[in-house]
Parts: sequence; structure tokens; C-alpha cells
Amino acid sequence: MSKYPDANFIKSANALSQFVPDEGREVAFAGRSNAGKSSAINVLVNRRQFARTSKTPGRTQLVNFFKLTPDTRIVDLPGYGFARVSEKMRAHWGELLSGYFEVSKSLKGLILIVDIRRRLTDFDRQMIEFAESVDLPIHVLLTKADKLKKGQVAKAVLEVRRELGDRATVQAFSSLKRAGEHEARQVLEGYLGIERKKKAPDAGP
Ligand SMILES: Nc1nc2c(ncn2[C@@H]2O[C@H](COP(=O)(O)OP(=O)(O)O)[C@@H](O)[C@H]2O)c(=O)[nH]1
Ligand SMILES: [Mg+2]
Repeated sequence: MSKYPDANFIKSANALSQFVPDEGREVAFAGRSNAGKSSAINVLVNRRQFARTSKTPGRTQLVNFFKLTPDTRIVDLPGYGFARVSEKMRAHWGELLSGYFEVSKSLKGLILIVDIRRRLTDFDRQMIEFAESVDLPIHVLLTKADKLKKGQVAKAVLEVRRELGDRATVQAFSSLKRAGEHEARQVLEGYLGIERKKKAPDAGP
């Protein structure tokens, strides 16, 4: 069962003029390509094929908007990777993303997806700078934690926390094992202002 019955793909955009109207609240997801961003979005939305994993030709280079609840959205930002991107493309994305961070009023937070084995890359540092320049809160998911031993996971989390200090919150995550799911969803819903009904303490089973 989806936690978000209204969740749905809205549209892809390649220019600010194509973005959805700047209303409600949205959280941007960014990550170097292949870091595990689509998988993480699928886990958090609790739908298997929601944000298609890996190769959806074309779409990976676009900004994809998803409705989460009637007035909240997830914005899936393109991540460059080892797919070679021309200088011109890079400049286009740099302008598009910095423009978006500057003008958006609905943008409430950045969730940055990082492969726990690679730590932070220049791409990640650039995204962190965009978000910081507009005082956006940042949460880092160190994903693919299932690929490391427990001690190595703890070490990676500590290292990234030490590097970022109070610039971002950091947690380990695994889409494969659904580890860290609850914490990540709490952050996402906190940014989006989604309130969950709490069960009354004496409500019984
Ligand atoms: N072991 C493991 N593999 C993962 C995890 N998340 C993603 N992957 C794999 O990493 C590859 C890239 O994932 P994808 O979500 O498409 O990355 P994206 O390019 O950032 O959207 C795919 O082969 C996924 O199955 C994870 O938590 N654990
Ligand atoms: Mg993807």
C-alpha cells in the first residue's frame, strides 16, 4: 500500500519556464547519477516503479516532478555521471539549477543521495552550495549501506558528518534493505509539512 495514495508523476522539464507552478511545498532530490536516487525515492514513496531506476532514456537529464500529496511535490533533479556530459550541457544545468534554487518559493529542502562507498563528490559539494546559498535545509542519505559492514557504515557516517558539521544532517540508508527508511521519511515529511495522524496511546490494537 502506498503511503501516499495521490502520488503521481506530473511532468518533466528542461527549462524554468516548464516547471510546475510555484505553489505548495516541494523537496528536491539530487545525486550523482547511479548513486541510487530513483531507488531511494521509490522506497520513500513506497512504490516499486515510481521514479524508475536507472535508464529511462531522456528523462534522466530532465527535472522530473512528482506529486506526493495534493499540495506537496518531489522534484527529481538530474545528476551528471560517467555518462559524459558536454561543457555546454553542464553550463545549462548549472544555470537551470541555480536559477531554480534562487526563484523557487515552494522549495523547502534538499535531500542529497550519496553512494556511501564514494563519500561526497564535487557534484554533491556543488549541490550543497546551491542549497546553502538560499538557506535551504539539507539532508544527506548515504545510500547502498548494505554494501558495507556495520563498522564501515558508522565510520562513513561519522566522516561525512565531520566534513559537513551543522551544514547538513546525515544518515545511512539502503534501498535494498529499506534501512533508514523511517528516519528519511520523517525528514522528508518535516520539510514538506506533512503531518501524520498519531495513534492515541490507549487506542488499542
Ligand atoms: N545494493 C544496493 N544497490 C542499490 C541501492 N540503491 C540503488 N542501487 C542500485 O544502484 C543502481 C543505480 O540505482 P538508481 O536508483 O537507478 O540510481 P540513480 O541513477 O541515482 O537514480 C541500480 O542498479 C540499483 O539497483 C542500495 O541501497 N543497495
Ligand atoms: Mg535515476
